[in-house]
Amino acid sequence: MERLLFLTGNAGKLAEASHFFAPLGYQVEQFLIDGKVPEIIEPQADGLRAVATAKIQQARNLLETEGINAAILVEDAGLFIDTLNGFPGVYSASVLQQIGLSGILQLLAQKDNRGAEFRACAAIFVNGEIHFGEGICRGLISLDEQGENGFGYDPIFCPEGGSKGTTFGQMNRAEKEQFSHRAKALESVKIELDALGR
Ligand code: ITT
Repeated sequence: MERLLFLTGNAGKLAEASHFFAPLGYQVEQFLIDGKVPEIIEPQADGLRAVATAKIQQARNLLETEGINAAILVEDAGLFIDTLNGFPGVYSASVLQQIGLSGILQLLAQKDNRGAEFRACAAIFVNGEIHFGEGICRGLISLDEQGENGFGYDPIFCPEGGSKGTTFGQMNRAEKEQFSHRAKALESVKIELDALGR
């Protein structure tokens, strides 16, 4: 099994990536320095790819300092709501903390258009090169919170292609993986790695 260090503080993302990569012969481990997730600066105003690149660069510097040689995975995602011009987008993590799922539902209370999408950008640093993969999952914001699985916005997001009105929060990990932006982004990185014979 090849080690893949995933730089993330989000346990839900770590669990999904581990589930995805295990059958491919990668052991995903959380990227920790002295037992802690290192402080990473995320350039918030830029797109997901810029955020992923900045994280990879900081992770590389940390590994170099520690004298560790391993593949690195980072992944950035967000929820982009059509009628809110893509809000919360790259601010998804802090907006969730500030206004919660109920705040998002309130913002949409008078809106007919409940279209939204999750976007993810994954980046893997291996053998001196960065490889990117992107994934989008279209769907609708539900009328209320449903289900307790997953994390973040899962209880209010119904993916296109799923049973009508079923949120990610009502799906198990394998069901979510059939639709998820994260699985698509990781899949596209994997295809690139396979093509390079890695
Ligand atoms: P990192 O340490 O990996 O950066 P994070 O929680 O900051 O973890 P992101 O910036 O990638 O993660 O994602 C921003 C937020 O978007 C995240 O905190 C969730 O609230 C939400 N999000 C991303 N992917 C999601 C998913 O699959 N389901 C539900 N919410 C998701």
